[in-house]
Amino acid sequence: MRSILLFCGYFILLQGVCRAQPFVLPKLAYGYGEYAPYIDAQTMEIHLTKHHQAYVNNLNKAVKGSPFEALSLEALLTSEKALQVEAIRNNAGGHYNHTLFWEILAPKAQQSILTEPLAQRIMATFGSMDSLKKELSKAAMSRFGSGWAWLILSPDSKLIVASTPNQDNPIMPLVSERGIPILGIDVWEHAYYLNYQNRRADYFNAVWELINWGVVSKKFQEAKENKLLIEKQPSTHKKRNR
Ligand code: MN3
Repeated sequence: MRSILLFCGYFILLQGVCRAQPFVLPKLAYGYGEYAPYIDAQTMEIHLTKHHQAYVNNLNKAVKGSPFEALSLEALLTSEKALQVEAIRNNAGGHYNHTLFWEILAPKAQQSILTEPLAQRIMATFGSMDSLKKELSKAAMSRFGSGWAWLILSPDSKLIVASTPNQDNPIMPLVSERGIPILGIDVWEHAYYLNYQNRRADYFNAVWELINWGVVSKKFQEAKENKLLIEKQPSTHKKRNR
């Protein structure tokens, strides 16, 4: 069975005959229960295996047989044409956003620390970690309905706190503040309702404790090298208000 799948992967894929679903659910680096008490095990499990899995499944369905089938996740998210398909916009965004979210979270004991040069940039831009937390919290709290709060590196290399609705994200050409996200906080109710009900501020303060700043520092370095935004400068494309 395994060899058949490998065969499909390497050969038949080229003919478009035996294409396995291209996007797959990532694995968490830690057990569901290890994020407690900040995020409970049941929330982690449902969030990954139900919500994120649904974005992956629906994305695979949306691209199948479409002109966008061969595109990578980043290529989909920066294609104005692909993003006109609502199912691609929502589910490619959902897959990208959640993948980043899982990467930057870690149980306290497993976290690595903030390193230069991100530490210096945060100080220069926000003054202190506490001020950054306040700005991110404001972005998370003022996002009406569902969405995300972000720390992004803009095309002109500025560190910016931003927010997007639904599953939009900052690499999409249709958002008002573009950049490469190095930290994202999910503020959909499904991220916190079981444990925090409607208390988004309590959830924000809890999830802040899970941020693995060593990983965010690494993402900052990678973002500087990312050519995505330079290659895909916003065009005259009419922004959709959502
Ligand atoms: Mn979510």
